[in-house]
Amino acid sequence: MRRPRATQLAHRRAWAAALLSATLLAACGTSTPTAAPEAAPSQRTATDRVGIAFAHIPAGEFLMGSDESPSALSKAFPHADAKRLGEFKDEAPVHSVRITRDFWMGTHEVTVGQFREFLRQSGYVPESVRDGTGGYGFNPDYNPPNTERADLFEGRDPRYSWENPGFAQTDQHPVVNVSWNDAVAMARWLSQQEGVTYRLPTEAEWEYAARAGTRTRFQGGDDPAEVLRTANTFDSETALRWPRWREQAGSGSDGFAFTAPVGSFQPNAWGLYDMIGNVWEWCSDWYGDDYYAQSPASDPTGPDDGDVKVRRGGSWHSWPLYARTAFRNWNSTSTRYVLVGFRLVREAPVKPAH
Ligand SMILES: [Ca+2]
Ligand SMILES: [Ca+2]
Repeated sequence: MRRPRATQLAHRRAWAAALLSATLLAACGTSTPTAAPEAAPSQRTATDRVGIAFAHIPAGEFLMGSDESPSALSKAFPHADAKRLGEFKDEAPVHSVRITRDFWMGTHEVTVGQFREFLRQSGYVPESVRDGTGGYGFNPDYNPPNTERADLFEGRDPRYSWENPGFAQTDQHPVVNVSWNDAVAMARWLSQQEGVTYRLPTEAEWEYAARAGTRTRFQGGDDPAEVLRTANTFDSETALRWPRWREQAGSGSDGFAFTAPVGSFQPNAWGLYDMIGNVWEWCSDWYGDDYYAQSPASDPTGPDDGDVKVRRGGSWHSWPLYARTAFRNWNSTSTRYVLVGFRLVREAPVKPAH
């Protein structure tokens, strides 16, 4: 893949930063799960007015999507039923996408503390509060495992919101129960305050940044067992609450039954944490199941309209099958849920950290 000279240089810097990061990890004798080091120095950035750090993502080209056959997936995910394995046609065809402009991606999912600060400074009222219907929450007594639904997520209910998803969240955890509209409102407010465009990533930008030069199923390779090491997903501890799905879980513990404080796992090669797992991340695009067959080769932004918006990356409640980097999912713009959050893109450089 050819890249303009400047972006080749930027890529070399990014990879050098990744190597440094890996070296630091090795030197620390890090085992999983532990706190990961901060982003390597060349990628550390100053923060905006609510405290979000951004990593420089250089322009470039990548192969987007997956064309793995159901039979190939069934070998890797022997407990998945055949119907599920046939549901990934929207990931194909694999196609080359060119991102023509550098951008700056939030190194972490937006946290509870950052969202709180946005609300405090802006006066914005989240959709779940404004419309009075609330959000969703974990309730172990709601359709417990011995019932047909075995659904422990209760809602909508006004007692659940971004502040209360039914499990413990500190200001360092990723905010959930935030709608696409809430995420866009925060981006617009930041843009107005700082005179720089903040927005959600496009689906293509999201996958480009999540892949960070890889073509593997997951951040660290193709083996589903790898997910426990690099992402907070549905593991053996989550399965204690949802025993029916134990077989679909990772085969061990990643240390977190619910959300994890952002940055609890290793970053990817471009200094981004939790792109996979922890919470789903809203993208700006409308979802189109056949979009990859017709999307433009440069800077695709999704179908012109649609019913639902894309979310990507899986969550703390996703089985490894759904923590594949290529997996696509969606919700309406007003959906608020215990598994869905977001991260922001900034369109301009940030000042060096001090
Ligand atoms: Ca977990
Ligand atoms: Ca995530």
